[in-house]
Amino acid sequence: MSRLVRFGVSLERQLLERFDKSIKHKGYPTRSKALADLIYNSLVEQGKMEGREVVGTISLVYDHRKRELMSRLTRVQHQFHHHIISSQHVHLDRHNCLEIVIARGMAEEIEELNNKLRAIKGVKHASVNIATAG
Ligand code: NI
Repeated sequence: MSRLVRFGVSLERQLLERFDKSIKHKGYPTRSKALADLIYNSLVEQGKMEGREVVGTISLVYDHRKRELMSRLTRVQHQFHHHIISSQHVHLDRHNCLEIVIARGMAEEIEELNNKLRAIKGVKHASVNIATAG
């Protein structure tokens, strides 16, 4: 058995409370066990898609007033213009926007695009859904 390692995690209180409620509901004895499962499942999912041609739907929520955010989003999307099939912008409320980017390519390329978009300062929420045609 491999050695256990302790590490610190900083989370928004609200998010942690929701996580605790969710894992209690699922019957996890500890946060560590729940987190280990989450990490493991995410790695398995990622591994399944590696080396395959996929289509990814990336959803981003952000406040358009954040300085430089819009131009950074555009710059990254132009870097990946060969992969991006479509994008849609929805004005959610006075300040928040939802942007949905649909891209096709190797799983690793879509992952890279997702990572670059998610890392842009001011992006509040990012999620990706990966699918294959086969
Ligand atoms: Ni907008």
